[in-house]
Amino acid sequence: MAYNDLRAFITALEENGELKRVTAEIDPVLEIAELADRAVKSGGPALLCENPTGYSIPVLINAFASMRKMELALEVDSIDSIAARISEYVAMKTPEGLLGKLKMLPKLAEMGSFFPKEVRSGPVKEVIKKDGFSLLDYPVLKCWPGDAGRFITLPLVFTKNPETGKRNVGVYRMQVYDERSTGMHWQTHKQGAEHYRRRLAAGKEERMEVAVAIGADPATMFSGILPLPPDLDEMLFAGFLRSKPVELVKCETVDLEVPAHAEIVLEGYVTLGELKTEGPFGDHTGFYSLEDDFPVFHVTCVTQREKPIYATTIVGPPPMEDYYMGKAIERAFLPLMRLQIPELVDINMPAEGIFHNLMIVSIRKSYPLQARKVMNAVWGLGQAMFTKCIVVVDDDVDIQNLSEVTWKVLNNIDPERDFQFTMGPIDQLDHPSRLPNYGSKVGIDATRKWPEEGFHRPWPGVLKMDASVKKRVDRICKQLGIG
Ligand SMILES: Cc1cc2nc3c(=O)[nH]c(=O)nc-3n(C[C@H](O)[C@H](O)[C@H](O)COP(=O)(O)O)c2cc1C
Ligand SMILES: [Mn+2]
Repeated sequence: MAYNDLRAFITALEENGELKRVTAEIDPVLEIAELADRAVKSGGPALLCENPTGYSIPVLINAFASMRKMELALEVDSIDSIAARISEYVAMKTPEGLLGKLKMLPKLAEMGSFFPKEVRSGPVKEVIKKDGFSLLDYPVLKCWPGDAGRFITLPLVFTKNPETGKRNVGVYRMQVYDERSTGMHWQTHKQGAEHYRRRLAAGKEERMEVAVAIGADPATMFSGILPLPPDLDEMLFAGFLRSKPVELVKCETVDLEVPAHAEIVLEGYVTLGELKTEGPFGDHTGFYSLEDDFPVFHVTCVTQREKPIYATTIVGPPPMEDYYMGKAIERAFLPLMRLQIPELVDINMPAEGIFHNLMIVSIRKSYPLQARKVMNAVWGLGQAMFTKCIVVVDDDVDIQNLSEVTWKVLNNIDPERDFQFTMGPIDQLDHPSRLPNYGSKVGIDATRKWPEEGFHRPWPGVLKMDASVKKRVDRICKQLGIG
């Protein structure tokens, strides 16, 4: 049964021993962040801070901060089962004959349940404040000492494509400037920024309507970070994940719909052309992202539950909560990547690579220079374009084992031959690139080299002991208590 809202998820976390209530007073300025950092790094529980200093609204953090919590969030035993469900749809063929069509009906009915459903009202409308509200009334965190201020870190930002009318949802952090305005940190490659650019170029409007939901059922929250193609509705994908439509309600002051079961919704607009300094902010990379100009979000109305819960996260030196969210995407989206890159066997983006800095991929190699083709395909695939370093290995390497990867890659490369440098778009948070959003990438072809690739020396096998010897030594080991 899909969670209706954030509260149902909190209950599930608690019942599974994955949530601790923090009754001690703790400050949203730095202290909650420090506690959350320690909790995630020690494999600890999600935290519901019931007494944030100076506020009566509880703060939820680390709700997704382990693979187990991600599984609870998405109601699966393993994230791989989401990949399997996606594969079923990918493999769907035109049915043959009546029997084939009949067999397909349950799948089609299931698909019908993914579409978001518009409802007339919901808990997020329990309190509607068109005036007399202030963003300073919410326990928004200051995460790191050098941060420019308090940042809303897990907002679902809803916008519409002015040309197609299609919705987009992205998680873009928001620096609280004052009672009614924040930064809107949609990076230049993201859909919110694209909607903004198109409206600005059209020159027809002065304002772009934006709505922000904070805290919702976990599938809906998670869908905000998914790297979906433009115009593919995140709310549809959330419906797929929870096997139940996301219920949406119309906003009060803008022409957008938001989750009816959200905790808090901020409605408002971004003035086209208005920019303001945003940051610095202690970022995913574990470094501060520097201050830069971003649009400003003006809040015109707040709707919320009577007693809302403020959902947030912190980012910083890995692993943090966002690593597990990213890992879930990596696991779930593998079948979709395989649609584009069929030779792909597995991928691994280690925590230390902060998603885009390192992607290890294993492939079934069938023709010369195929590793190079795979690198270029990854660099051409949606947000995988940001990948700074791609390492390609043969499918006999277990790429989830980083020790094996390091050992085999370092042994198998002739660096001058096997490194491929290229230029391309760079994640906006990348600090060493020579210009913002502009820089280089490297691909390492660590596959076994073939004669057709100009390699005519023999390629040695990996060392492996005889099975019969192993068996005999097993017994001796047992006597000695070794291994
Ligand atoms: C905790 C967290 C914070 C994020 N903050 C930002 C942000 O400030 N700006 C941004 O562009 N992307 C941010 N992202 C990444 C986007 O949510 C992600 O790239 C998403 O796929 C964008 O969706 P879009 O393609 O619909 O724009 C964040 C992700 C997480 C998990
Ligand atoms: Mn999107």
